[in-house]
Amino acid sequence: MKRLTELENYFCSNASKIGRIIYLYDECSSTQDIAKQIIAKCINGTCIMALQQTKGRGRLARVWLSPPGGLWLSIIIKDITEPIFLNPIFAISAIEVIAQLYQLKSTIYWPNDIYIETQNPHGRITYKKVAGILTEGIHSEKSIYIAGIGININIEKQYFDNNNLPDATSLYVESGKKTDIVYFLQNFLVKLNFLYELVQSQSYDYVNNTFKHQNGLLSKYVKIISKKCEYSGQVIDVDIKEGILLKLKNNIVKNFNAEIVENIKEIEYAEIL
Ligand code: BT5
Repeated sequence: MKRLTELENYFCSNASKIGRIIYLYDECSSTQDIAKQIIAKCINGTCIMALQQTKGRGRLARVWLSPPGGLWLSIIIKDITEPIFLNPIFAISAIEVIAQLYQLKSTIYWPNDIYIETQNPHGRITYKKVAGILTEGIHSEKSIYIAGIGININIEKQYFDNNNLPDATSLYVESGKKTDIVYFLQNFLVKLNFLYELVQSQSYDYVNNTFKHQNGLLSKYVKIISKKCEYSGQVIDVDIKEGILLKLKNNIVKNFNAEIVENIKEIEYAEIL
């Protein structure tokens, strides 16, 4: 593992909290692990970025493939007053930068995925995963978190085919355009700082509304696996605090927060009957 550089005060003004210090590695196991190792010595908003990860991970210890060509980033957050907003502000920053740099529409798939709307060769609309978010708390400290995001930026389609990820895509595959990853990061940090300040000043409306209305699962039929049980129904609301509200086939409405959901998958209406 080699630390390539330390980009101090490179991206953000002194007024910005996030990204004043960025450690960039050419390769590491997981930026989440590096963040954990150095957290005590780091200021709030320190970023750890790697060009590739050998042991990138997702939720529930799932593997996150991280070859060169993606943004693999963890951010140390030390003073968040409402940690429940961390995942949403990362997701909203990502979809807004994707729209701005690529004019592509992406949506949040609750709780932590970003999907791109794409057409398959038969002209049918499908959704493919372009990014995922992983927020981990430091158990001994209430307001200290490591928030990670992986975004497939310049990765070729063949990589996903070779690694049996038919539902994954990259911004390059969808747009035909390659982007400098550091430039993407710079844009991402500007959005993130803006949303972070909103949340810290208790102005939640923009984040709440955007999270709800940019959510690809709203009114869709889904199957949820939670605590080893399966539930199928229609999503009638997605709320940062309440989680997902599902109308089950017996018309009972049940809510699930992110911690208790192992898997969520869109299904056809016929499958819930
Ligand atoms: C996530 O988990 O989507 C969160 C991913 C977070 C990755 C970042 S990268 C920087 C930081 N360092 C880390 O080690 N992690 C964070 P989850 O919802 O559990 O999704 C995992 C699933 O996504 C896997 O089981 C695969 O099916 C699929 N997958 C794996 N790699 C992928 C990729 N590169 N693109 C799209 N899908 C992928």
